[in-house]
Amino acid sequence: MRLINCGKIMRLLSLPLLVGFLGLLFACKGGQSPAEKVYVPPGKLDSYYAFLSGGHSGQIGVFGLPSGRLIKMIPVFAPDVAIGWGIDEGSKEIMGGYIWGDAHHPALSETNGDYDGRWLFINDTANGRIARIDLKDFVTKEIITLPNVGGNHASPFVTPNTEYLVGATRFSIPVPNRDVPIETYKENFNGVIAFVSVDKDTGHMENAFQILMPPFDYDLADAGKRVSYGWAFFSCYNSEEAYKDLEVEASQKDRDFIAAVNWKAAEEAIKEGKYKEINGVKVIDPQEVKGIVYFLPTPKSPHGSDVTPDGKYIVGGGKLAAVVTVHGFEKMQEAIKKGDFDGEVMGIPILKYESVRVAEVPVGLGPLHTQFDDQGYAYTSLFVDSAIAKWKLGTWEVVDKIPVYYNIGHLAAIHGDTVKPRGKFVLAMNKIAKGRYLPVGPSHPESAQLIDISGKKMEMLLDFPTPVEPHYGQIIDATLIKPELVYPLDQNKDPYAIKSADQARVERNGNRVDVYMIAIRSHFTPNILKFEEGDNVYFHITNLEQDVDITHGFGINFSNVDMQIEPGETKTVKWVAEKPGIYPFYCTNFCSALHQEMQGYIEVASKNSK
Ligand code: RUQ
Ligand code: CUA
Repeated sequence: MRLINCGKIMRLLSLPLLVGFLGLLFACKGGQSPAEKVYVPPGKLDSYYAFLSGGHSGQIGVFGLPSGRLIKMIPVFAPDVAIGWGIDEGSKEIMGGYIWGDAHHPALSETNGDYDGRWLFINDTANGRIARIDLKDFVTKEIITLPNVGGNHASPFVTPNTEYLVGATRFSIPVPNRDVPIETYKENFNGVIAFVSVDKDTGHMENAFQILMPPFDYDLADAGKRVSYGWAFFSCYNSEEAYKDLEVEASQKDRDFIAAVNWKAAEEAIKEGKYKEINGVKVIDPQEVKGIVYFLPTPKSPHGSDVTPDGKYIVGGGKLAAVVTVHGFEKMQEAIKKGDFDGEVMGIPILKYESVRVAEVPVGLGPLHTQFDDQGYAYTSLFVDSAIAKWKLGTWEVVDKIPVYYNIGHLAAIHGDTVKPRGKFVLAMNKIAKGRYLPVGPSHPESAQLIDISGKKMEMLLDFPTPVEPHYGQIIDATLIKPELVYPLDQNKDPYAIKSADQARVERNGNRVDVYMIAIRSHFTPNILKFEEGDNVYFHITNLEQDVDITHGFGINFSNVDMQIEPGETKTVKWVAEKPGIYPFYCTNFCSALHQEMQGYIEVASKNSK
């Protein structure tokens, strides 16, 4: 009796327990907390790389998402003394004599309109350049100057197969640049829209062609995709052509423009020789060559110019407006065919607003930039409102809004600039942090916020600070990037490489001295060096290691020389033996238990001692 009763009780108890347990399991799965959604346990890796520009630091930040962990700063336009960027001979040459740049808009290379994980490009607004970073080792490999482009802002935004990177003028200048009175701005200054070609195999960049434009301020761009393939769309403000008090004078008109460029037609014009060469670049003048550029009127000082993943619509974020303007690509084509124009500027037809506009979406104040998800929704950053608006493509209704802290500039969705956005998250890049982090003096960090967009309502997940100063970001699935972890020594083709310690040597030629040096745990060979006052010494250092993460450093006391040499790599740095004396040098990057012993001495003899 007793036994039977016990079993019965157990059975009666176990059913509700089981139901309860299952219920809990489902509740957990469906309703993960924000912390669970961003938590990456120790030893596990993030699912996405986020590349955020470093603005006037001239660098790029690499973050892991969803954790928000900063993994690396890639030096591009500015020196980085830790790795020797801008100090060793190779990187100095790439930097081309400048030590700063204003890095704004990272652009991942694309194949068939989707990120392919090969290269990362970024513009320099200050010195009119574009840099290419190889994602095989996250190192800047090349920087190209775009002649004729003053303040290269609307850049580098790739075309769907990375045929081209674009560039455009923010600060119009005389083209070619020369001394003319600033007061003759309207007559003598020009904007330029530039196309830079990219070699399919090597990534090498060349100035392909440019288009002369009126002296407006060209702001951002996006390439046409799918149906609009072959076109690119550049927002511009200051169609008033002001050069003095822009904050007043460049905000007079209700509408500025998005410039639609038919780059396939431009290619044809170049083939037919319809250009003139200015500063070594082929430049098309729209007054002479028709059918290359059209203006789409867009309210009010548009910033973002974003093409939807299907390529059918161009979304303009009029930063002084309360709506985003959506233009239809098909409507634009019809209007061009019908000649539905409202005048022209510098030979460029202005299409009638009503003929190209599809919708005005009342997103809120200060729309800047729009990204897309995989469910047919668009997300627009609102600088003035400090919010993100979610709206539906096709019905154009705003369905949700979330506050961000504070004054968002750009936002990035996962593969959000491609034909295949992945949804899941949107990252807000906010300009002002105003006390969201422990105070560190007057300058606050910029602030990123990760937002879950997988549900009906957006959900704020995470804040993290970002170094100066993200203007734009792109996020790629981590499985698409497979970096090399060591440089194979047998593939080291550096002319100054040596592959073993017995090749280490010092060669003198007049007052040029070449030191072929080996670094391997925990020793430099040679490590006792004697030079004469005034010698120009070139250290060629090969790191013989082939183990992951065994990087050596090379720093010389009382000098500006320091650099990192990665496993299998050779680097060259120049040091001038300026003053007689003793100069210790040492490994600056912790590499082994005897890292502290990895050192050497340089003796510089005075000229008169001979
Ligand atoms: S940009 S947010 Cu919008 Cu080049 Cu600065
Ligand atoms: Cu080599 Cu530390």
